[in-house]
Amino acid sequence: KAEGDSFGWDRYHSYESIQKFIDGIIEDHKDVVTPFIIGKSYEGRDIRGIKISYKPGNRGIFLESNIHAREWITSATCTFFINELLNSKNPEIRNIAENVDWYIIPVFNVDGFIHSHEKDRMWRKTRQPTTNPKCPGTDPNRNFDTHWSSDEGSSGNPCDETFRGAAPFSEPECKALSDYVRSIKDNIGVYLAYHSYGQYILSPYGHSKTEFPENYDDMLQIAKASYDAILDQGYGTKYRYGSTASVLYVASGSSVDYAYNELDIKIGYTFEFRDQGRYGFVLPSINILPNCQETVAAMIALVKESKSL
Ligand code: ING
Ligand code: ZN
Repeated sequence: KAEGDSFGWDRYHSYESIQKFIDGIIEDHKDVVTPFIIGKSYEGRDIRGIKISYKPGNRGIFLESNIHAREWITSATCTFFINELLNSKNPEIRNIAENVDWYIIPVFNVDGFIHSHEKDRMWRKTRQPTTNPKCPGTDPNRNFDTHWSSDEGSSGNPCDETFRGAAPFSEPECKALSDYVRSIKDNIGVYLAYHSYGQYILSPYGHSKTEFPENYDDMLQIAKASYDAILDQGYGTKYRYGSTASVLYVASGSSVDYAYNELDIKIGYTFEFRDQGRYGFVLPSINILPNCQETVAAMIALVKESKSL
């Protein structure tokens, strides 16, 4: 495990260190890994991803992580998952690695992530200025063009953590993600977003507590399989699953709802990783490996249970 050995999941890494890990992955697995760039962040950084494909004809899963800057456990877990897909010898992992095309963006909100490392550990949003000079940043997970202006599910105040932005796709990051996923959507069966914290597996919708997708039961069944797999890891980590609005809170303009409603990707989940609030976003690094193990188990179960792949 060349890249993994020097990188390691015993601590959180800087943006630069994660970039080097991804460079190593690309270099060492040229036959199956194709890098891509969806566009640039507000501050001008490339938003990078990798496609992992072992053979032609596979259906795809799209995975974004760290759309929220302070949720460091998401990119830590995402890089672990990438390493497993490419280097694990476990037959169950080989199966999901080789029979699915994986499109993965380990750090989506790059400007915010760096700000959270260097200036403000609790930063959540993007870094583009707003109409209020004291309150920069938009919540990228409220900026997608689906039920965008819904009042309860986001805020019109730039100083709020859930500020929806001046317009749908005001954030270049979100526009780039939308354009990229649209360009590959016919190959994508499942859209996943990694967040923290709270231990939830959330499916659409976020915009309403009383409306449910027509295939909600299918999404519940897959979520339950992942829930069971996480519990089976033996750490006693209990997730809850269901629609975002019904089990967590009303939230509109999210990426997963956008993929479901506007891109016709009819299986979608937001994973909210450890913990349940004791440490919250500042999850001690001792949790990284257990969280990674639980997530790999959840991903195996999810692929097994997703008939649309
Ligand atoms: N939670 C998510 C948030 O953006 C969520 C919850 C999931 C909202 C899916 C909308 C859709 O608020 C965190 N912790 O960011
Ligand atoms: Zn989040």
